[in-house]
Amino acid sequence: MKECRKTMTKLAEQIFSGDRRAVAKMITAVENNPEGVLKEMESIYRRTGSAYRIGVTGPSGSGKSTLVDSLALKLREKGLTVGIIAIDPTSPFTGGALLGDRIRMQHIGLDPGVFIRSMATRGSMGGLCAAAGDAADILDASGKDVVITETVGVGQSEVAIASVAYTTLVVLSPEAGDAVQTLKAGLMEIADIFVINKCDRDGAQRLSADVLSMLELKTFDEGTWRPLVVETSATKGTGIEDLGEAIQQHRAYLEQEGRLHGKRLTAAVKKIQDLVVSHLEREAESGAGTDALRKLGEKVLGGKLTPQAAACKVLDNLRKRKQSKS
Ligand SMILES: Nc1nc2c(ncn2[C@@H]2O[C@H](COP(=O)(O)OP(=O)(O)OP(=O)(O)O)[C@@H](O)[C@H]2O)c(=O)[nH]1
Ligand SMILES: [Mg+2]
Repeated sequence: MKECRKTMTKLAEQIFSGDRRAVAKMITAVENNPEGVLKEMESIYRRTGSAYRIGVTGPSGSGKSTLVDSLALKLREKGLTVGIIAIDPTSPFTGGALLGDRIRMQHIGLDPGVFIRSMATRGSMGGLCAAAGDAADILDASGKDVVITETVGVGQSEVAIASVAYTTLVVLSPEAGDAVQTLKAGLMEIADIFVINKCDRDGAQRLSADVLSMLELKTFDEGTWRPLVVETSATKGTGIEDLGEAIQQHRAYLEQEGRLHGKRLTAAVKKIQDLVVSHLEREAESGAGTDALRKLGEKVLGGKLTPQAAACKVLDNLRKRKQSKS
């Protein structure tokens, strides 16, 4: 155990010096056994805070990965290093996400200034969000200037991404169905920048106009950010410079009046929540936890307990167990 600790501490040192293999190893560790590397993640967390964090979300197939590829290329031209995490909650075991994103992100795959990692869910969404957040911290601590996290907008994941990103891009494309419906599904609220991708295709102008008119209908208080709309073609590389400028504008906005601090505070709170949730999920999924939950479930069905009281009981037991351990 002591030996293992030592190796891990060395690993953290290697991460701080930007060692790619160490970064990859640590990300695998947070995916497979987050409980086992809590101490290491503490020291890694202390070294975070210098990377700018960008979230990219939107419907499946709208061109997020291709866009991230072009954006990363642009950032590299400016001399910035980039870490990329692609979360794919829809493909649990196939490894399809990994292969697909490797191929799509081919421009940057061989550049040592870029680190790309795909993560697919093994179990819970909470666990995946926590692991993805840890991966972003690891990339930040390894010295990457910008960390980009991509996730498909299919549920909670895009909201989670927005709470840890400083700037959130919502990527839409003309064929991705009714924009209005997509936006109603929760993407409207989280976008700092709308990217109308595939502007080389028919319908992109119309989509742009739809998004702009939806924004017109919304009222924005004085001093709040009005989302920008940028048209791109990720495959042709057009509009990427404008996107870079839009991100820069949003960053400048955040850097005024302590707004970036606010974003980072939200991210810290989210991190605490993720850690708690993934801990509880692990407890609940373990054999003993499931048995205990079943017993409580029976009591709820038998009218002896309400679900609310059962949940309090579970939390109480965890607290007691924690106290007896320390
Ligand atoms: N014509 C055109 N095709 C594009 C553009 N951007 C991406 N594509 C194509 O759209 C398809 C999907 O692109 P991806 O980048 O994989 O999209 P994604 O949003 O990451 O997809 P998921 O991760 O599966 O949700 C690919 O075949 C891309 O080549 C674009 O600007 N124009
Ligand atoms: Mg993708």
